[in-house]
Amino acid sequence: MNKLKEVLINKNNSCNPVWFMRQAGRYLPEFQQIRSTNKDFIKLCLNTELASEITLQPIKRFNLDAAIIFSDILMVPFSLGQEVKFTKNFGPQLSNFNLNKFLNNNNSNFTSKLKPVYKAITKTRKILDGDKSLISFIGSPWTLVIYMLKLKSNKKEIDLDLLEKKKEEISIIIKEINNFLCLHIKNQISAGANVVQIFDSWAGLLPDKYLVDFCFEPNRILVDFCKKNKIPVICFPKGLNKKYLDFHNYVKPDGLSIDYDIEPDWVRNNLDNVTIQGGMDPKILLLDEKVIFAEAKKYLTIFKDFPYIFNLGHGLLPNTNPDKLSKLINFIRNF
Ligand code: 1CP
Repeated sequence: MNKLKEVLINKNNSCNPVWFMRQAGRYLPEFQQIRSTNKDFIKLCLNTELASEITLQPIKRFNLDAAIIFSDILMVPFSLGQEVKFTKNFGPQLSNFNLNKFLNNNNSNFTSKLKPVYKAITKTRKILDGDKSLISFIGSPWTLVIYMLKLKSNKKEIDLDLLEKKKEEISIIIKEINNFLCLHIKNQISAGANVVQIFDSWAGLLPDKYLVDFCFEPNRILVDFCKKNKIPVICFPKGLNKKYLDFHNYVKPDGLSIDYDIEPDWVRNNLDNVTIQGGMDPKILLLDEKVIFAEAKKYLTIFKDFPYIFNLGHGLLPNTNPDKLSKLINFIRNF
């Protein structure tokens, strides 16, 4: 059994696995090289050979305990008929959402659009050492809806008037998209993935009154689906702070990825029966080595006797120096 499964399922606190969100891409020169000649990001995600190669780049460089398939959460809206473009410094741009078109999708058109991603998983699984996990992922319905309906008014806020105006449509989308997300999970497991992570990167932007319907309940359905399929699942409901506890009690995933706003001591004292992942602020990696090691030590000490996966409180930043990451990994391994 690999280390990630061991800590997520058997709650073994002695294996100390480490991997990083967004470990494949952006900050790596070997990724930049491939990206410079592959300008269309969606096409790159659908290039089985290159997607597999990029997935393995951080494993080759850092010998991490898990690989995460090189893809994107927005491959799902893309496969359901929305155009998705990634423009430098602008983030993703999606074409206008059309509910009728969306409701006209079926399982076979969805699966066939994502075939190259599934093939990349199978190819990568064959190359990857047996003791390493291959993580597949999805975006949560709420986080996807934010992009699909352009609900954000700026980088950190959503347009609350628009949310009110569209709440019925959002409910329909969330219910319907969850079926496709379950299918995407199932297809990724069949292709060879052995862990699932659900990214709810914008959970913290939801007003309290919608938290159960738009975040907890859809996440619970996805987690139950993973459990039924006997695959360990990690949830990342970023920004929930103390409501992480309510999320955990409602959703009950095998693992909870924590962000950098939440106090790790509070997590250690208040959450039980769950594996904790991450926490350290990715911005720390831009600072001096001494600061990096001190911060890593804080998390490793707090979660010493707890089932814990070392990771960050969000993805690696594009301006992270890979050599500093390498030193951090050595520090964790020798701790
Ligand atoms: O221009 C480029 O080179 C593209 C940059 C890039 C990369 C490398 C994007 C655009 N996506 C990815 C890959 C990616 N995305 C992975 C690969 C595997 C790995 O982790 O190494 C994963 C897991 C994601 C997940 C993802 N995409 C999330 C959830 C995690 C998070 O960071 O919160 C989200 C929100 C996205 C949307 C997305 N994709 C890309 C961008 C620029 C964004 C927008 C982020 C935002 O709105 O702030």
